[in-house]
Amino acid sequence: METDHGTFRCKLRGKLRKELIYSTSKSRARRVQRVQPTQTRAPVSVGDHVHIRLLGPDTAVIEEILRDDDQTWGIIRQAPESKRAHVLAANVDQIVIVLAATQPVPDFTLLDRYLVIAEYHDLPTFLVLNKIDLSMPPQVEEELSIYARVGYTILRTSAETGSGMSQLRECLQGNRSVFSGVSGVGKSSLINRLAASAALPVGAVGAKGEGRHITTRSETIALDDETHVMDTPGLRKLSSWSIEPEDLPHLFPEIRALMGQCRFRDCAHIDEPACAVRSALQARTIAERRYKSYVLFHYELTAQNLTPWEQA
Ligand SMILES: Nc1nc2c(ncn2[C@@H]2O[C@H](COP(=O)(O)OP(=O)(O)O)[C@@H](O)[C@H]2O)c(=O)[nH]1
Ligand SMILES: [Mg+2]
Ligand SMILES: [Zn+2]
Repeated sequence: METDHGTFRCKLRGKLRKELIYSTSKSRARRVQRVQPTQTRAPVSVGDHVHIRLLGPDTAVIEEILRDDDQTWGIIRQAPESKRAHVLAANVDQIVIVLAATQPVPDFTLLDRYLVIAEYHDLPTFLVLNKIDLSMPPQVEEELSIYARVGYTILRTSAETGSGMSQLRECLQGNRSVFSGVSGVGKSSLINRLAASAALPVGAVGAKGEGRHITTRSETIALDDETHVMDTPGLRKLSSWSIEPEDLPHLFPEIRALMGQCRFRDCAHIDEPACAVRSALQARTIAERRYKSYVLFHYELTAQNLTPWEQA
């Protein structure tokens, strides 16, 4: 742990480990801020403020975690098998989703997953299209315009040439930002360019143009006193977040905008009559690809809620 008085190796006070154990499995919260994070596998995370007590010249014990649960304070995921929450990053202000123009070519269904997770955390989110020094497949530009229309800001950068870095730096200023995106898109390279002292390991691009997965732990890097970026390992699939199917329409801004306009109050926007979402789809004000992601995630989340005998 880094402090104003040097770096200490810290242990967690035994009591804290127990205090932080509650259960999330039956949680039906609509927003993560209200999920009681419980059975927390990593009770302290990058970005947390803590009180420590010094034990020796370079060792200390974490006495208390200073966390205000009323604030947007973190990115939580559930460990897939164990139903235990894992705090990925605390005190987050915004999420930066990084894509590569190519190598790897963007997977837009996966981008929709990331966006749903970001919306679920109710955090401002913007997209960074990196590697613009490489030639981009033409359909990528077309797909990106969908996201601009939905309202997401898209920055274009090259960690290689430095193009777009000052706009990126501006968006980060004064915030604590989490960088997410699949391995190989250039998250660590961007952060290295933003903070010369960061020196994060950068993955070699494999034969298929895929970067090797290098970042396995979250790390916070200070760009100045009030600006921090966190490089995290990739976000997981939706089923590892306690998102309910009823939450899903609220997590697509263009679908959220139509809430209350369907004939049925509990419309799932799948095959109900007089559905405002499907009308918008026909009128092409909602992009078909985004709607397909909605339907896919809807079925993923409903399947997950079936009891074992219903699943058979
Ligand atoms: N041409 C090009 N290559 C880049 C750019 N940014 C990163 N790379 C390369 O892409 C690979 C993966 O980068 P890395 O930062 O490790 O990606 P991460 O897995 O998202 O952290 C490395 O070989 C980088 O040198 C860029 O803007 N242009
Ligand atoms: Mg990395
Ligand atoms: Zn509907």
